[in-house]
Amino acid sequence: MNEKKVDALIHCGDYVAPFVKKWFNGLNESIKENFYGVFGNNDGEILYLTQNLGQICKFAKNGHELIIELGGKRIFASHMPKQETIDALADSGNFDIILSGHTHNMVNTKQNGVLIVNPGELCGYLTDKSTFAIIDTESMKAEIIEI
Ligand SMILES: [Mn+2]
Repeated sequence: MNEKKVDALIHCGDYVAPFVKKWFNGLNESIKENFYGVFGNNDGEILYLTQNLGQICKFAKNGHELIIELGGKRIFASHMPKQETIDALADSGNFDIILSGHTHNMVNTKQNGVLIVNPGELCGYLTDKSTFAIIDTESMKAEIIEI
């Protein structure tokens, strides 16, 4: 992410343990200042995630649904929305980008002109592929990067 000079980072949940903060410590300060996240179903340690990772990550106010504008685009991020929820949000006209996680499966598609992305899994536990996505808010295209 440092090499790619991203402007912001959104984590779609399931950090799992507060000590994963160490993986984010090396991010450029400018990225850390724009680091947002939601909790996932495996984030049981909310207190210490908030105290530890929360030093650099701004969690969604309700923990689960991040609504934010970046690069002039309205973004919704949640860990495990149902497909029908994603469809409804895409049809609503209220968002330009919809992000989710949980499935560990990559999604990079457009629906009604709305960019819908699931970056896969950074940990590579289930697919042996460690991936994240970079979204260009000008071209409105996402690139899945394997590390
Ligand atoms: Mn999950």
